[in-house]
Amino acid sequence: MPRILITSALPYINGIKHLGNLVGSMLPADVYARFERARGADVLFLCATDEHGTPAELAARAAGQTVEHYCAEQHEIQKKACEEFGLSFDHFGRSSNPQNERLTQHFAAVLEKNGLIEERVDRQIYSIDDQRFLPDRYVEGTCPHCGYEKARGDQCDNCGQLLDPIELKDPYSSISGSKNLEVRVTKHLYLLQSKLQNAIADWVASKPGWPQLTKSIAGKWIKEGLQDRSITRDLYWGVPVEANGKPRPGFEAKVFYVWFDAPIEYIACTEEWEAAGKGANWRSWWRLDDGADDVRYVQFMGKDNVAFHTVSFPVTLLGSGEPWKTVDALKSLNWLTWYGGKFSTSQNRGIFMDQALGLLPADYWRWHLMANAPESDDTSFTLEHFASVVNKDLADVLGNFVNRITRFCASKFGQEVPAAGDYGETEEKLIADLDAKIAAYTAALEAMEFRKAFAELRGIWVAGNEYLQIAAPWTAFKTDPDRAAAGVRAGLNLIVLFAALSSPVIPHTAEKMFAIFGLDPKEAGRWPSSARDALSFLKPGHTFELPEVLFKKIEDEQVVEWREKFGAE
Ligand code: B3M
Ligand code: ZN
Repeated sequence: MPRILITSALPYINGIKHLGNLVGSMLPADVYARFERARGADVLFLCATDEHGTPAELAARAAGQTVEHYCAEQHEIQKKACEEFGLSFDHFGRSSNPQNERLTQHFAAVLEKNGLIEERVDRQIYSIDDQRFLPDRYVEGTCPHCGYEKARGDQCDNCGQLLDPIELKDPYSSISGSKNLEVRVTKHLYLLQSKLQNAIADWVASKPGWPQLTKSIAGKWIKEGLQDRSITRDLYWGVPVEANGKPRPGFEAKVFYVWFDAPIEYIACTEEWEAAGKGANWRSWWRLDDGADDVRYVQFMGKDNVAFHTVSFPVTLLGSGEPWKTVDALKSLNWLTWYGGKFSTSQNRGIFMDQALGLLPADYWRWHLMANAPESDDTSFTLEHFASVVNKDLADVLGNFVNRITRFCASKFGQEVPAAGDYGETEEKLIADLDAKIAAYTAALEAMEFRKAFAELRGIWVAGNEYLQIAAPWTAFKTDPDRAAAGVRAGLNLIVLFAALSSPVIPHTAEKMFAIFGLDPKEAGRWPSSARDALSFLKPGHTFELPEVLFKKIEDEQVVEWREKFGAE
């Protein structure tokens, strides 16, 4: 049984994620995990909240809560939304857990022992009124590149440039607004990434199978040359800079930088998973000296995270000199935009995960997002497109198929699979057609080409409808009831086949489809290998229930109402 470790980029703790974040990493990771499980792989699928850094401290302050309280509460909120979206994590951890603290300190210690960490004196902005240093987002000002007046210390939201806070013009504290700032010197730990330039270049070169987007981003960073980077910050909330329980002199008020500890949480989360009693031997997933050499490790993330996963985190792992598992396949996605612009909580633009579930069940969103995943380019989400995709693909093609054949069977043959009649030429054609389409669909999922995969799946549903059109049991019934019975039997079996094939992307609906026949999704949901076997899966006499309507159409008035409510323009 192949062992596959799957991680999604860890969502920041500060607030519930929007549909763009969802399709950028967690949802495609879930689809892939469900697909591999259905194929019989031993899958470990992990995610966690990314809880450290200035975003968490600032959001807690804005909410008037302690950061510990804020993170605990937000973690539960995100966890619940993920569950309701059907994200099937084996564990949803927290980067603020003790396992991550220990491991982060461990990596810092071994990297230092290997000569890859040194103390350097840095020039940093200090706020006299706030009596503290202002790292990253704690300082705002005018972008030196584009003139945008509310650029954050770590990055300009307008032009996207990464910034050092001391580059900002007219800086002010984002805590107090104070402009009473000065540059002071202070010590920080630097990770000497430049020393691993060749090791990382060789490692990346050993991954020819990476998708184009991933390769080009990694290639760009390597070509520009790896820069040494500061891995500590003047913050309260984070992994303390200490070793063996003793604070490092001069670093008492500092913590590790959030991007240093966050990827380490992938490993710590596996420890958490074991500690929570959900599995055993976490090391066998991560340590090459403990059985991880047969693990395939697949990561999912938005494109802005690729550099951290192809350069920074590998520097931590390879630089440790210890036998840690590194990523094998890295799927990165572009942006999903909201009507061509940014999703934004503060400007009330776009739909966030909790709001989406208040409008419609998860599978409507899951289907649309995955069938239109931003793979080759940024993609714009519009409610108009969403409604038309849902109405066509889910209601007209899939939902209608299930409804029509079950109702026809019930009215003519009763609520059980009819026994009469044999499959003939029409069914042979269907089988050949389905076999080719299932192979293409499976290959696309394997390659994590989701748009292509779900175009194939839609084609499979369409083939079922076309078959019913040709077999036309409703007409045949009048002259040749046996022929009609065979057509109905094929149609009912197609529901089970469709459920199995659709379960990675619309798992809740697949369960409803299995439930029509009282089937256990675990057994009936195994990945189908032959359409011929699938068409005789249900034995004559197998009883069934009439399903409720699987998908309701989205009405024009709803689109109008939602446009208004979620700031479409
Ligand atoms: N939290 C950034 C993001 O959500 C960051 C990912 C961490 S992955 C280790 O886009
Ligand atoms: Zn700018």
